Amino acid sequence: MPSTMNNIAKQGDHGSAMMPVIQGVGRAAIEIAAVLRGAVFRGALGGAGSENIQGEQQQMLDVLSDEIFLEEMRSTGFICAVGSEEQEELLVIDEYSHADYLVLVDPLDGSSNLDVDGPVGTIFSIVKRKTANSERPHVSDTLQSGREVIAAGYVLYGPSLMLVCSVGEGVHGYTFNPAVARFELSHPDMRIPETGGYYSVNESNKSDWADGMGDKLIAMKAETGLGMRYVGAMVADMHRTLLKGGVFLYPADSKNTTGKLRLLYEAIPMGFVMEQAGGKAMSSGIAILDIEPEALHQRVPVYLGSNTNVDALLG
Ligand code: AHM
Ligand code: MG
Repeated sequence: MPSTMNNIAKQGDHGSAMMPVIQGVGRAAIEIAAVLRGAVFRGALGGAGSENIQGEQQQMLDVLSDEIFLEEMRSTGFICAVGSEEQEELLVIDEYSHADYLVLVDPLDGSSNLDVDGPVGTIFSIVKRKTANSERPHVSDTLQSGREVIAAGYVLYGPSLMLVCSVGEGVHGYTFNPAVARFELSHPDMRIPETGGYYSVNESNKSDWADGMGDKLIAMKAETGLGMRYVGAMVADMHRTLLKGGVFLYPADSKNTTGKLRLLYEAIPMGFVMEQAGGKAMSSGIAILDIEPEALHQRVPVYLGSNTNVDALLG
């Protein structure tokens, strides 16, 4: 009998509390995957005609995925509020505003890939509130460093539907089995290889990178001979890096002076998973998980991967 996501309950101190929430993420993933597959028939591809808080054009599928995710978090009964890349403010779930946990989410990461039927993902992390349960949850509850994250993970909408997560006791991957309509443990105890793999970066920005990163990348390539792969969807690039080794990076550049990727929705959850898988997760000069967040939509430089490769870039 294959293991299902029920086995999260047996993982570490937080597994049993996190299992229903991660199962909710799994339900959201199944719904979002179905919406993605049928989008072209429902006229749901293309822009929504709105901008998110970062001034980026929202796609209709960004908005739909955000709604689906929020509803599934509401349905767990364990989540008091959701911070989303697609929402300016923290969304409080009124009927469960006394609940213990908050979720931070990028509901549809890499959505520029939608036009070309490329892979996309969902990225999430779960934190325990700091405010008293009798109070209304506050944005300050979300501003917790990655060291305080209880669980995190991502969903990859690729040829198969995968949910990879950690509750602080290793990283485990579950694949949706359509024959029985459930996620089954397919990748137990994922560990990033120490050597081999690929470097993954939008190299077209090289001349604009900060911190001499262009020269450091050239030196690392010469030393390791690593090949290059870049999807442009963080979940897909992270997943390959986790399985094959190497490094994924999105440095600061002259346009994105503090980096492009969001600390709370992208860097911390992926950093948590990467460290749990034995890899390294750095920003400029500091471990991603040691950054004290200052704002909901803060951006940071990101370097994720095998220890040797990340060290080669950041010294
Ligand atoms: P998004 O959350 O709006 O989709 O943006 C984040 C994405 C990441 O998935 C990916 O790593 C990065 O943006 C790609 O950026 P670029 O197109 O500049 O290479
Ligand atoms: Mg994103």
